[in-house]
Parts: sequence; C-alpha cells; structure tokens
Amino acid sequence: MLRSRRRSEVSGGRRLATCVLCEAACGIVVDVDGDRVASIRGDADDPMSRGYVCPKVIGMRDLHEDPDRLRRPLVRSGGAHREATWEEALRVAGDGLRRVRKEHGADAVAVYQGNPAAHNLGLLTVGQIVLRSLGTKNLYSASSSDQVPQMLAAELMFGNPVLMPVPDLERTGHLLVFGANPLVSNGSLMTAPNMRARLAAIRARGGRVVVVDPRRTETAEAADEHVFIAPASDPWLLLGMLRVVFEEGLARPERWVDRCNGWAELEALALSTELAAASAHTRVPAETIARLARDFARAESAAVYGRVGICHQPHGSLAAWLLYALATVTGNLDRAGGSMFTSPAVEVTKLVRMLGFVGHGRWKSRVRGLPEVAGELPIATLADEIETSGAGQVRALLTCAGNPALSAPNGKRLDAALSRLSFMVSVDGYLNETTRHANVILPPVSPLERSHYDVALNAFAVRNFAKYVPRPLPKPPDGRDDWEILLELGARVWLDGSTLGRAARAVSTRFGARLGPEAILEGLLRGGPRKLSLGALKKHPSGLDLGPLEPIFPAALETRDKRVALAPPELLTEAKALLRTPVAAAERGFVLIGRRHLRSNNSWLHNSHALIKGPERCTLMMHPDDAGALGLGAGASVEIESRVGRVEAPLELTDSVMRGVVSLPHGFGHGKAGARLGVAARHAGVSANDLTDDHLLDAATGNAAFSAVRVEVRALERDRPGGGRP
Ligand SMILES: Nc1nc2c(c(=O)[nH]1)N[C@H]1C(S)=C(S)[C@@H](COP(=O)(O)OP(=O)(O)OC[C@H]3O[C@@H](n4cnc5c(=O)[nH]c(N)nc54)[C@H](O)[C@@H]3O)O[C@H]1N2
Ligand SMILES: Nc1nc2c(c(=O)[nH]1)N[C@H]1C(S)=C(S)[C@@H](COP(=O)(O)OP(=O)(O)OC[C@H]3O[C@@H](n4cnc5c(=O)[nH]c(N)nc54)[C@H](O)[C@@H]3O)O[C@H]1N2
Ligand code: SF4
Ligand SMILES: [Mo]
Repeated sequence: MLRSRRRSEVSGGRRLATCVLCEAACGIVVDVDGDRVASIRGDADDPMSRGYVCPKVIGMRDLHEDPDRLRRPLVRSGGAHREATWEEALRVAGDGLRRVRKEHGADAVAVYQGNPAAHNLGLLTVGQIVLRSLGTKNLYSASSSDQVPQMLAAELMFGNPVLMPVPDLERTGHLLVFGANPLVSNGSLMTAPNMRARLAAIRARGGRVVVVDPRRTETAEAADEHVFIAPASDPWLLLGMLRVVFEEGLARPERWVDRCNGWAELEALALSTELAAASAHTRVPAETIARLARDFARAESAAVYGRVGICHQPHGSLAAWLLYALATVTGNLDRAGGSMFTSPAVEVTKLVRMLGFVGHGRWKSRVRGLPEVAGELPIATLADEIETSGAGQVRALLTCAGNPALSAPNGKRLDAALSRLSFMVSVDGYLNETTRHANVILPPVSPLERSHYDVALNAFAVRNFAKYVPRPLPKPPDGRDDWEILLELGARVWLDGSTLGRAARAVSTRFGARLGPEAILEGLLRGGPRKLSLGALKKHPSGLDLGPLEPIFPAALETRDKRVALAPPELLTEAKALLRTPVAAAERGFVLIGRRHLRSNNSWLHNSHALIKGPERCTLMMHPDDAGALGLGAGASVEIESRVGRVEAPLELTDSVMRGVVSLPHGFGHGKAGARLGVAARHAGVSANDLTDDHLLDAATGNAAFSAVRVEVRALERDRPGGGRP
C-alpha cells in the first residue's frame, strides 16, 4: 500500500533538471516511471543548451541507479567497511576529527575538496562556510591540479580570482584556443553547451577557429587551423605573438592604455623576446607565430581561450597572464566578440571575497614552503604534510567529492600517505581508491535527488543566465544532502559530546538547516545586481535568459586603482628569467601529456557500463615514427617510467600526437583492494598520476605541471625478443 502510494506520487513524472556532470550544465528532462528513471533527454526550453545533451548524460541515470553507489554510511572496522546508521557514523567521524584537532591543533586536520563540489549548490554555500570555518591552513582542492594559474592571473590583473574572462562565442570573429579540448570536455571555465555547433557557427559567419595543442584533438579537427606546440612552452608562443603585435603596430592602445598599469613594461618584455628562441622552445615555426599574431590582432573581433593545457605547466601562471594580456593589448578585452566577463545573478566575486579566497602567498606550506592561493595549498604537497613529523603535521583528513589518490600528481605516494593517517573521513557516494582509506564514508543523495543552482558555473557562462531546479526526485527517507552531512559533522567537530555540547549542536544544526543553501541562495540573488529571487526563478523552470555578455569594466575591476595590471611584478620577473633560459638540449624519452574522453569524467563514471564499454581507453598514444624508431609495433604493450613511477599500458599509434610526445588519460587505475567499483574494476587501466611528479609545479602557484613530465617508454620485458619470464 505504502509502496504503491509512493510509486503513484512520482509515476508518470516529468521533471526538469540540470545535468551536473560537466560545466556545460545542460538542461534535461527526466522522465520518471515509478521510482526508476525511464529516460533523460535534453530540455529544448533551456535557453543555454536548447535541447542539447552529450552522450555522457546517461551517467545521471546510471549514477542514480548504480548498485555500487552507497546509500548508507560505512564505518571501517578491522580491515573492512561495514554499513552503519547515520547516528553511529557521524558520531565516529565527529569524535575522530575532534580528537585530532584537540590534541594537535586545527592544522592537523586537512580538508580536500574535489571537482564535483563546484557543481553542488549545498557544497558551494553551506559546505564552504563549514569547511573554511574549521580554521585549518591545510585546505586543499582539485583547483591546484586544475585552474589556480588562471585564478592568480585574474587576481593580479583584475583584482579577483574569479574575474576570469570567457570568450564571447556568440559574436566573436576569431577564436584562438590554447590547451583546451571543448568538443570532448564540453568546455571549462566557459559554460557553453554544444560546442560543436558553436564552433561551426563561428566558421559559418566567416570567422576563424585556431587550436594550439600538442595533439590534433577533436576540437582541432573541427577548427580551421591546428598548430602543434611543444608541451609546456605556451608562454614562449604568447611572448612571440606579443612581440609581433607590438613590433608591427598591431596593438590597440586607444581603449586600454589609459586604464592599465604596466603597458610599457609588457611592451618592453615582448620586444625583448627573440622569435627564433620562441620558435625553438615551442617547435612552432617563426612565420607561424607571426601569422597567428597578425590573424588575431587584425580580426574584427577576437577571443583567446585557454584551459588546463596552459595551467599544467611550470610557467602556467605566465601563460594565463599572457593570454589575458594578449586580449587586452589587441583591444579585445571586455568588448563584444572578445574576451568578456559574465554578469551572473549571484555575485561570485563578492562571495569569494567574503569566504577569504581573495589573496595569495598569505601563508606557506609547512614542509616545502609552497604558497597559498585563494586560501588553499597545492595538492602536490599534501603527502609531504602527512609524512613529515613535527608541529602542524597533518594527521587527519576530510575529503569531500574528490579522489586524490588518482587525481593528484604522484598519486601513488599520496595513496600510501593516506594509509598512514590516524583518522580519515570521506563525504562521497563511492568506496573508491581514495575513500577506501577512510574510517568513515558519508554518502550524499544522488544528483537527481538534490536541488540545484550553478553558483560557480553561471559566473563563467558565455551568456548571462540563471536557473534554479528543485529536487527532481524525492529525497529518500534516510538520505542526506552533502551540506547537511557537513553541517552536522562540523557541529560535532566544534562541540563535544557533553550535555551542553549536545544542546549547542542541536541548536546550531537546526539553525544552520533553517539557513540552508536555499536561504543563502535567496539572499545572494536578492542582494545581487539583478535583484532576483527564488520565486522569480521558479517561474522559469527551464532557466532565465539574462542576455548577451556586456562590458563591465572599469566599474567591476577590483584592483585598488581600478586599472588593469598588465605587468604584475612577480610575473614580469618570472618572464624575464624565462627569456634567459636556453633551449634544452635534446633529451632522451618523451614528454607525457594527458587527454580526456567524452564518456568519462576524471576518475569517476567509470562504473557505468553504458559509459565505459567499447575499446580500451587507457592507451598510450605515440607517433608511428617514434614507435618505429623504438622498434615498437601497433598493439604492443609498453612500460612507461618517470622519475616517480612506472606503469604498463597498450600502445596506440597515431600521428595526432606530435613527435616526442606521448599521451595517457588520467583517472584510471581502478581495481585496488578494498574499493567497491564492480564495473570500473573490469576496465581498470593504470593511473597516469603514478607517473606525474609532485615536484613539477607551476612556479607561482604550485599547480601541478602535468604536461612537463618526462618519461621513458620501452617494450615490456616479456614482449622483448629473448625476454619473457620464466
Ligand atoms: N594527470 C592528470 N591528472 C589530473 C588532470 C589531468 O588533466 N591530468 N586533471 C585534474 C583536474 S582538472 C581535476 S578537476 C582533478 C579532479 O580531481 P578529483 O576531484 O579529486 O577527482 P574526481 O575523479 O573528479 O573525483 C570526484 C569524486 O567525487 C565523488 N562525487 C561525485 N559527485 C559527488 C557529489 O555530488 N558529492 C560528493 N560528496 N561526492 C561526489 C565521486 O564519487 C569521486 O570520488 O583531477 C586532476 N588530475
Ligand atoms: N568528457 C569529459 N569532460 C570533462 C572532463 C572529463 O574528464 N571528461 N573533465 C572536466 C574537468 S575537471 C575539466 S578541468 C575540464 C577540462 O577541460 P579542457 O581543458 O578542455 O580539457 P582537456 O581535454 O584536458 O584539454 C586540455 C588540452 O590541452 C592540451 N595540452 C596538454 N599540454 C599542453 C600544453 O603544454 N600546451 C597546450 N597548448 N596544450 C596542451 C591537451 O592535449 C588537451 O587537448 O573538462 C571537464 N569536462
Ligand atoms: S555536455 Fe553532457 S555531461 Fe555536460 S552537462 Fe551537457 S549533457 Fe551533461
Ligand atoms: Mo578540472
């Protein structure tokens, strides 16, 4: 009876929602049949995605229905995890963290937040407040294996780390892409569903799309031009282009020169760049560098866009800065068709200022002295902080929506370090490579069971847009949102189990729950520039179009003098030093780069059969001529070795990677003991981050320089002539 009533409540349901699996944030229609998801399709009324969805959208259903997804908390006892009630799990988790904090201080408890936190309303509001108020210097996130170089450049130039320009795709006449593959990633720091159609539209109106990448990617194939570049050399290419811009009088000072500091310093730096040296470092012919510059500067309007490929470099912050500088000096910053800034309904710039994100270098990591950026330390040094004894040593860890054992540089070392922690808690829906080390795993509801507003992503949309969706499916009776878990856990860490502590906890959780993400969102919307409200948004269940991007400077500039800092001193100094570095003599081996797959998302979603099936993906791509020189044939298995580790993978020969470069996707390396990922374990692959180096970092931020790792590749011993194992 009860069951049939519940069924009828949701049966025949058609729910509007947002796909949270990538930054495109497509509008979806979820057809519900009983308590099962019958189908998911694109929402034609969503003003941003207009019915578009990619093949990955099926992950929203598979994730929801995955039998391996945890519905109840797990507590480790002995060597294995067992199910526990929420009361028990939260008590054990709270007691464990509080004990370490009390005995060893706030810094002894580290926090790591992963990528999906950026797609989660509760984690971006209540979650951030709780985690930041733990008062630990040991805050880490996936940002330092991703975008902090771009955040630093934005903060230094424009005054706020989230004031990052996005390409005005709807109007641009020329799109120059560095180190991004939006046809596969579906765009990042650029919410723009259906990139294939958007690129085609630019070309159809006579515009040009150019891609600079060490691999001829899916995006490069769809562009007018692809330029191979030696990995980690983008600052050289950008300096070369800037030289041509200034030397040939292609700069457009009229709009920006009076609103910038450092124009002359940037010009002098650019003019001191030798094109021949830029060419030698990048392996891009000097004529090509000059032509790229001319095409960009002479275009009616031009937008330059760069993503993880430019951040994963030892001079990633230089690359990010020079990219924004190129937009500025060619007159394309904050101008229709150029690199513009979104005006979101929630002022994320204010929110991050409130949360303490604005700033860098205010403190340093204990062991390696690496700088904080936006209040966080580089994930590359978490293992050092766990392994190195002394005051301030990390002894406990709280992870939330992250899988650093697979995603962090030198993941194998971090994986081993996790097993040495005295206590660990994970807020995550899976027992995976990271959470298997946790004493307690606290699983949130599935994305289809929670409400959503893209607080972060809306701030990087190529059109102004706002959309709120209530929970598409009812919350299961025993289910908890991420933010509820963190709020309750936070209360237990701050307050002990005494009667007074219990009473205070009850009040704080009840009060906090009343506040909740919706109440915070309501405040942010009403206090925002558009004075919206949840009520107003609910009248537009497919989303509210707020119009094309508009110029926002100088009013929105957050630098003290309201001017763009075109030559931030610390980056200028680093660039001058870079210009003095000679071209390295030909080194043995290869440079390793990564790649993403349309049907995947970092390390997760590999547990969906529909998404993972098909040919083996965790292959090492190599140019056929390089393979020939090594005597390696197609189908061979190879061992790949770096300073930090060694893995084996099947070889895939393709001339889409440049010579001297090999590519291995990250996010594999499943099948570890203690994890519970039935499907993924059958497609285990190896982890690229067992090769990447926790000592190869962006100089200014400590961001992982994944694209600068050198590896040796050789035939597996057992495949070598005369090899073989007894
Ligand atoms: N070699 C190499 N390494 C890389 C990269 C690369 O290009 N090359 N890319 C880097 C980049 S850009 C990133 S962002 C990082 C990602 O690094 P991470 O965020 O650490 O890793 P993910 O694989 O995204 O893991 C996401 C975790 O969140 C959980 N999860 C999913 N949704 C939710 C939710 O709603 N709530 C909670 N609580 N948990 C959830 C999943 O179960 C999974 O455990 O990897 C980085 N690592
Ligand atoms: N399907 C799918 N979508 C995803 C993800 C996923 O794993 N799968 N991950 C999500 C996440 S967390 C993020 S951050 C975004 C990332 O979004 P993107 O940045 O668009 O993702 P990538 O495909 O890693 O693109 C980076 C490109 O940089 C190139 N590259 C590597 N090194 C260099 C270099 O030194 N210079 C230059 N110029 N190029 C270089 C690589 O060959 C690659 O083509 O994607 C998101 N979307
Ligand atoms: S592009 Fe695909 S994965 Fe990304 S939001 Fe849209 S449907 Fe979801
Ligand atoms: Mo990312």
